[in-house]
Amino acid sequence: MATPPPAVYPASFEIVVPARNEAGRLPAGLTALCRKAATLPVRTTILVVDSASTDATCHVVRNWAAHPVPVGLLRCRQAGKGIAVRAGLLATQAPFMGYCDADMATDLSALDTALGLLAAGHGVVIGSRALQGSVTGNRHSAARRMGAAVFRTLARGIVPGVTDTQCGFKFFSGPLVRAAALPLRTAGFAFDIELIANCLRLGATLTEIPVRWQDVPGSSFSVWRHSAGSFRDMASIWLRSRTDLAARGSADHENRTRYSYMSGSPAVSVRE
Ligand SMILES: Nc1nc2c(ncn2[C@@H]2O[C@H](COP(=O)(O)OP(=O)(O)O)[C@@H](O)[C@H]2O)c(=O)[nH]1
Ligand SMILES: [Mg+2]
Repeated sequence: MATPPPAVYPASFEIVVPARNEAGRLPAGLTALCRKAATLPVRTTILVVDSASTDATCHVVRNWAAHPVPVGLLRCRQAGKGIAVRAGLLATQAPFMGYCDADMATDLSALDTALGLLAAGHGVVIGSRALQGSVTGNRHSAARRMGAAVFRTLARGIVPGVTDTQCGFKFFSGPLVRAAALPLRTAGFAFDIELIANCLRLGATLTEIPVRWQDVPGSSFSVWRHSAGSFRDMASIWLRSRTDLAARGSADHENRTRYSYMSGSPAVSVRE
């Protein structure tokens, strides 16, 4: 259940932070995010989505000291980063929103760039560690590094041209991403690919930005527990995208046009 709405609603910018058993990393992460959010030129709120945590994650958020940037809490019963982010996205109302990981591995200075691009009409702005200009610390685990490279290559078969689907730093036009999140089915870590694919299907323009990224110890992703499921999820997303593509046919253009009209938001840019 969500805590009472922050006092500054309606916010212009909402940032969702999925968190499972993050009592250790969340205090530093939230402190950095609140500090950065307070410098942004729009009214910003933060929503932590805690699911199935067995530690004090929700207490960290509930007891968060009053701050110019309000921090809310949403709790999900079911585990899964995809489920948590979807719930967070659908709980937002702001014209601009996005999500980042509790460890704030992506340097928050990229928020200024992301917000500027959203305000200029870019529907999807995502951090990419693969772009020239990104500064990326090595992952601590070699197995994770190799798995990520294979994952990235396969993901390009679903969302061609996107160089990094897994960086936990993604920002959107609110109306666009809420429409894209509604049909999301991927519960785990591979959900970003489905979300991006849905946004593109709705006709959004996607812009990748370079980021400074460092591997923060304490990752919730386990190569041994989560890899097989993530590759399976990616295969399902690929299959669904092929089936949808075949079923949609020429209705696609009509749907895109209808979406841009329904959203009524100048922040949604439609690629025809
Ligand atoms: N609410 C929620 N958050 C999750 C779940 N699994 C992972 N996360 C969050 O998703 C983010 C993933 O980042 P991290 O653990 O650093 O993984 P990595 O950066 O991919 O190694 C963190 O904020 C996690 O707490 C989950 O089941 N529920
Ligand atoms: Mg991380």
